[in-house]
Amino acid sequence: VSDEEIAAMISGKDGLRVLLQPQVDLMTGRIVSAEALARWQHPRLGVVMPAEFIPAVNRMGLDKMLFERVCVRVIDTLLTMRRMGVAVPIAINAPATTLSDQRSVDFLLDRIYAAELPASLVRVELTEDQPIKELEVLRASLLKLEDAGCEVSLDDFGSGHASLKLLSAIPLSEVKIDQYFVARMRRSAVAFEVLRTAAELATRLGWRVVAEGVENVADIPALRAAGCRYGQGFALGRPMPLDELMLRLRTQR
Ligand code: G
Ligand code: G
Ligand code: MN
Ligand code: NA
Repeated sequence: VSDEEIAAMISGKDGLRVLLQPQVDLMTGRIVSAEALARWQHPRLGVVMPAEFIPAVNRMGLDKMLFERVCVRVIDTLLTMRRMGVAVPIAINAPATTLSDQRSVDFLLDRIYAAELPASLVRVELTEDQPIKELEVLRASLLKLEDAGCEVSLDDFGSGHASLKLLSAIPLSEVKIDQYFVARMRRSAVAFEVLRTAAELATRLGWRVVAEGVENVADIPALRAAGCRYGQGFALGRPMPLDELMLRLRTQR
């Protein structure tokens, strides 16, 4: 797909879908939150995955526009969930360029206040697709989110651009260990040790630890042993529409 088409989709009214992937407590099996994942419903090509349009969105500087659109959807989603009595926190993905921008942060906070939602129902997930240039600026806007009550999560922990310096500079509540380690831990003692040590570091710092890409329920005991209290992955729930998520939430109560 061309840049022009992607730009038209991001700035237009149609085409953007937001699915929700549950995050599960590996001790209890309960859904504790969900991650909002963008899809593009293309008129000819069908469903286009983020890997095929997010890099172009970021390159064209349309990341803030995408963020605002996803924020609006997520706030609507949370209002619906609340009406049905099944609200859980939802995480919105965003790169550092978006989250470093005061206007993006203010947009999100304004929407949360206008909807009269508790800020604790909205999380931001810092994606690690680009190196972080201005750490101080990012730190300041993440602190603003944290002060308002929105938790910050670090995506793709272990395979992105996060340095130990970044980890000690920004406010975090959660790290999501990249699926690379989860996929390899069974055949690689090294991958398991790296995962375990990363989880220990995060736990010592008081952050929730989420294993990503959990594809086999048989891996859950090892993940728990490695210090991952939470998990996300096809074995626990695929990215799904809101109705399906609410059905699962209703039946787990
Ligand atoms: O949806 P999928 O499971 O294929 O996600 C692939 C990647 O795309 C994820 O790493 C996620 O961070 C990113 N992604 C999904 N939705 C969004 C979004 O709304 N905004 C941004 N910036 N990234 C997203
Ligand atoms: O934000 P992040 O980059 O982590 O986005 C998660 C990506 O991983 C999305 O593309 C999502 O569809 C995908 N995903 C979610 N669960 C699984 C899984 O169990 N296995 C694999 N291979 N991919 C998954
Ligand atoms: Mn993510
Ligand atoms: Na990830």
